[in-house]
Amino acid sequence: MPKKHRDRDVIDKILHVLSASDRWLVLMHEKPDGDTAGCATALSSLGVRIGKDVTLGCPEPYPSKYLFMLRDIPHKVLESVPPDFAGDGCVVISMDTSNPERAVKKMHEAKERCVVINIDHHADNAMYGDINWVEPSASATGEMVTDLMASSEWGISPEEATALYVAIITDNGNFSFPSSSSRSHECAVLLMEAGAAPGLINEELETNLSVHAIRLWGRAFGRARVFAGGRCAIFWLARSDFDETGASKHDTENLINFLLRVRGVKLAGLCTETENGVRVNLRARFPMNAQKIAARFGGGGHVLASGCTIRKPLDGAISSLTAEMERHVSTGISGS
Ligand SMILES: [Mn+2]
Repeated sequence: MPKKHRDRDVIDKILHVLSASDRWLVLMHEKPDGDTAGCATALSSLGVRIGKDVTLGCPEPYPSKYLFMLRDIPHKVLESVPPDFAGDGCVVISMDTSNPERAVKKMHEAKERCVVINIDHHADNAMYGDINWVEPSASATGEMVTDLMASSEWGISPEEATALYVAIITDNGNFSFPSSSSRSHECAVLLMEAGAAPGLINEELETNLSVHAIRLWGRAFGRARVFAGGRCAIFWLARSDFDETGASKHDTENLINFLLRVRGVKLAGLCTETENGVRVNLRARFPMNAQKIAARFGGGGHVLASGCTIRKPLDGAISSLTAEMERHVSTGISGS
């Protein structure tokens, strides 16, 4: 059984501060994903609903893919915590953000002026808040915010339930990643009872491809090559593929994940020709380490998902990458 990971004391403390504060600044992290956006949107919506002065802040524009959750909630692109955000009654809530470098700037200065609440599930969280609630066993920060809001006197509206459901499923791969637990499903039950509709949410998230993207993907799929005894696979896209299909550079999002679905493939790479060299997306299955390959070309990321840029013509970049991938699967099983 997964651990029942909820700290009631800290939840009560957070609810007390939220209740006592009139101005809420709810923050998302850089390169916002569904988890940070869903949590920040749900909490902001709650604040608006109970009459607080709420700002939803993000270091970048709110991601267009998730705009359906946002509705009329006031949101701003924020470089840093505004200097006038100070004094009693002001609270900053940072969502799904492991360290202040990933948030808007001046978080440390903000801490001297008001209460900073840090709600997150990353094990390496830097504990930068006045109140730190970090639960690494949660598959998404969305699970924690579901518990927080469900424990409050204010409850969860159908729109907030939708945003939290998005937070959870985008971070745990529709309950498919090892991080998914019985708790994740319990949260889903609670959110569905509060009005989240998985069918409609799936339609918003999954049925939004352009025909240009599909044509682009078709070109990449047609070039898929498996090597190193079936353990590695690559495909590639040239600049002309984008011009000829009418696709944009954003249309490669998630494309690489398909290559990792080929039976036996443990390490997958997508090479995309750009004006500044060849962009490489890498995906790995344990015990392969995509990060180590990316690092060989000056890139980085996570162990199972990384990226880099190879400053060579497309042909040369593909050869260098395949050689490095081959070397990794023959020597890198122990993660070296
Ligand atoms: Mn997350």
